[in-house]
Formats: sequence, structure tokens, C-alpha cells
Amino acid sequence: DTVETATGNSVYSGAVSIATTQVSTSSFSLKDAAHGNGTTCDMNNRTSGTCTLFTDADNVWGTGATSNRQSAAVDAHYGAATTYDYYNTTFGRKGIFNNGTGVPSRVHYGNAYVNAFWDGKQMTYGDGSGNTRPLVSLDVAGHEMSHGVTERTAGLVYSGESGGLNEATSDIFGTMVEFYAANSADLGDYLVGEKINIGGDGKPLRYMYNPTLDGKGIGCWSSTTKNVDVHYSSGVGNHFFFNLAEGSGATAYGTSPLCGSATAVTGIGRTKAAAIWYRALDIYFTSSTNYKAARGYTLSAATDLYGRCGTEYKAVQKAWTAVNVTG
Ligand code: ASN
Ligand code: ZN
Repeated sequence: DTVETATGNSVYSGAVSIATTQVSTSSFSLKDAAHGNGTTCDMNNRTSGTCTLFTDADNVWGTGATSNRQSAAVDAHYGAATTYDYYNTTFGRKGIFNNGTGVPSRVHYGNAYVNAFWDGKQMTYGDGSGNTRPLVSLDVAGHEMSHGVTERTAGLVYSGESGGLNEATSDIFGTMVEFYAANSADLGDYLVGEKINIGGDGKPLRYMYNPTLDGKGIGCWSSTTKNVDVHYSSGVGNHFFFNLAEGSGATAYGTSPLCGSATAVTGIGRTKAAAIWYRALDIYFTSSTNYKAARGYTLSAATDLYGRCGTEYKAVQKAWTAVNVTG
């Protein structure tokens, strides 16, 4: 088998470069030897049974239309490779398991299945409402695979505040994957799932700069944050990350409200903010970390990376205070 560079026409990211494998003179498969042999296969709209590895005669994949079964496979294959590259290039993390192994991506799962998930060993993506809006956008792929990274590092329990931190971690790194790729169809933003039109109303799933915009998200910590669904309590962490990375007064991606009487935060940039979050996740967070503890752990990470009481350390303090997580 030889590694080939192929062109894929994705549903959401336009024409992208993907790695495939030549299996015979006239057959190629969606197996990516450049990223730990990650594969992409077709569940044929069933929820169990064989997942069939995608093959193709000319190594040009998909059309971009969801009526072509390869199109969503291109997004998933590209999402797995891009997420692998983001973690490897940025943090030296070699895949979800940090052992150089890629993961299988199963697409066309179920009938009109409106979800995507990581199950501990592989990715699964539904085709969405009417089987026409597959949940395979790059930020969703990065979000779901980041659940695998969290599982293999902090192990944040998926309920209460630790669950909110788990979800925020996936939104943060899903977003960072999107910025990392900066493909022409999607330069990066602080919206989550803006491409998949999950509700049919054109709205994203979540708004990191102002989590309340989804109608239920929590943008400012309170003693009841622990009681809401993890996709809403994540808002506190998402809002913190936006303010830390971009600054509370940034306007390029949307407007961020300050909580209570907090003062404005000057951003330290996405790269440093993500490095602090990743180090906290990898070294300090535990399965039961809550928001107050996360404040302390991200300050420890900032100290390790940039020194104690420097600009970055103080920005972390201010950004937590700005979402009502105080010291
Ligand atoms: N798509 C959902 C999520 O990642 C499913 C799950 O794994 N909880 O939040
Ligand atoms: Zn999630």
C-alpha cells in the first residue's frame, strides 16, 4: 500500500486535501497512513453491523453534495486528520491516545440521526435531519475527538461542573482546530456547529463569546451552574476562554458581556490561551475538577508556561473573575 494525496470535495469545508491509500491499480481507500492509519467507513444508515471502508477508483472523493455518500466521508476524514495535526503540531500530542494511532470515523450512522459522538475508540456521525445535514463539520469533529483527549487526560466526569468543563474543553479545542485549519470555507470563529444547521433555523449550537445567546447557556458562574446540562454549564468555560484569548472588548467575532461588576480583560491571544487550557487539562485537572479549582489549575499552568504574576497569569485571573469565578 502507498500513501496518496487526494482531493476531496467535502460538504462543509470545500475542496480539501486528504491522505488515502492505494490498494490496487484501480482502487483507493480512505485510510490515512499519514495520521496513524485513521480510516473512514460507511455505516449505510444502520446503527450496528459492518462499517464498510470507503473505496474509490480515481482517488477523487465526493462532490460536496450530501447525495453523494463520499462527501460526508471527506469531511470526517479531513476532520480526523486536521484534529490529529492540531494536537501534534501544537502540543506534541500524537493522536487521542498519544501513541501515534489514528481513529476510525463512522459516517452515515443511523437514519436521520442527529448527533455525533466519541465512544472511547472511534468517531460516529449521523446524517442529521432528513439525512441531509450530516454532523461532520470541522468544529464538530474537533469537539468530539477532544472528548477522547479529555478521557485520556483529566477524565472529567460528564456531569455537574466537571461535565461543563469537559464540554467546554471540547468546544475550545474544536474551535482551535477550526482556526488551525483556516480553510477557505471556514476561517475560524467562536460559534460551535454553525455549519450543520442542526435545528434547521441556521443557528449555531453554541456561542462562546456570549453563551446565553443559545437560550439556555450559562455565561456567568453561579451556585446553580452545576445543576444544568453540561452543554449549558460549559458556557462559563467557553466565555472564560473567549475573554482570555480575544479580550472581553473584542468585536471581530461577537460581543462578550462582562459578569457582575468585573472589569475588562485584555486578551493574550488564542495560542497562549489554548496552551494554558491544554496544560491544565493534561497536568492538573482531575475527574472531579470544578470551576473554582479550574481557576487555580489554569493559574498553575500559566505560571509553568509564562511565569508567576506576569501578563498571562494576570489575564487568567481577570478572565475567570469576568465570568464570576473568583479566587
Ligand atoms: N454530541 C454530543 C457531545 O459531544 C454527544 C456526546 O458525546 N455527549 O456533546
Ligand atoms: Zn460534547
